[in-house]
Amino acid sequence: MANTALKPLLDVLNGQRRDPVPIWMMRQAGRHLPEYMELRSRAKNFLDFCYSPSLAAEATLQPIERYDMDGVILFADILLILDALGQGVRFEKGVGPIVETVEEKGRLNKVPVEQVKERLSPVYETVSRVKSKLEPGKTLIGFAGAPWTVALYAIEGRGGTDKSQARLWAHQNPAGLDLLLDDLVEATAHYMAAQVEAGADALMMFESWAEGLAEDVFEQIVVQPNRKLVLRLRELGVDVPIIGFPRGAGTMLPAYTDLTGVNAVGLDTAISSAFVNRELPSDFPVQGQLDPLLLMAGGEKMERRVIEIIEAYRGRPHIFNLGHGVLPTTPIKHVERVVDIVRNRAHDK
Ligand code: 1CP
Repeated sequence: MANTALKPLLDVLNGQRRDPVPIWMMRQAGRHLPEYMELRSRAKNFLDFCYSPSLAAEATLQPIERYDMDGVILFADILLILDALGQGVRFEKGVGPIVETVEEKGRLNKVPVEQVKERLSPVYETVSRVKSKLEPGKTLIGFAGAPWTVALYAIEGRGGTDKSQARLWAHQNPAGLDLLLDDLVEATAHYMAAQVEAGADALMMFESWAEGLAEDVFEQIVVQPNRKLVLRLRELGVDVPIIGFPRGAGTMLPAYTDLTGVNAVGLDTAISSAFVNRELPSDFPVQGQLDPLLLMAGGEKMERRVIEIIEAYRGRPHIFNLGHGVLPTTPIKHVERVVDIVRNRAHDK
């Protein structure tokens, strides 16, 4: 029965249904939490914070302490891999990430993969510290950026752009883009495998910028690299569930889940539950999909939508989550309310 499950969130990723559904939220650590702001002020900059296992482990665990979520996501960033690959990365206050751009040849091979893996060892130390403190019923999710989303920062050199420069590569420099994506697949596979060795129970690939791509481009730069990454992880002996999150995939979502080999998929805000239930196998686990802006707004509309989402996916393995990350000015009370509603559903019946 549900109550005796050791790790409800992990069970759902493995294809079981749970009632109440487990809950966590993308970007639940950091940004909107005052206790994170306090912790963050102790590090000299954001990269240092990510590479300080004691601080990063504490930030990872804060959402469990405050909200009793069913899982935590490792506190790190998708751009650490570029830093480890020798592309200079810095985070500027009020601007966001600034990344040294990659040449048109697309190679990211300045640093041998073994060394890339080694450079990221503070992250594995964070994972093992979190694991040793986490209650057994909670799931620890490791993560990385999916290849295209990380490539985009290496091409554009910063966040917050319209992404047209990177998308243009798909048309003008597909060979360079393929090499760039392949280098990212290889480095990311070793990075994620090391997170699992250190104790991650599941992995998530953030393909946050998969929106607006033509079908053939989506296949080339999202589906194939995600598929290669999953295959490479399996080759490296990783046997934990892998969640894909192709944000903005739209009608290409079924192709993504069919072809990449992911075990579960994160649903964004825009996809309709009728489409998901019609197009994805009924035992395929999904995670999502409350609008982060509705979470910020709160109130009855939010409460109704939470219940609607739970009802929509009652027939399949479902993890309650957002359609994208928690936004910095989200009121804590709204997050608490969502957790309450999700947890109390089972008691109401
Ligand atoms: O000083 C600070 O506190 C910087 C803010 C911040 C934080 C808290 C950044 C900069 N990254 C993070 C942590 C982070 N990033 C986590 C840790 C866990 C958590 O927050 O719960 C995770 C999972 C990420 C993943 C991430 N980073 C993504 C994928 C998820 C998503 O939201 O789509 C992306 C796209 C990034 C890039 C990034 N890092 C930081 C910023 C400001 C950005 C976005 C830049 C842009 O708009 O393109």
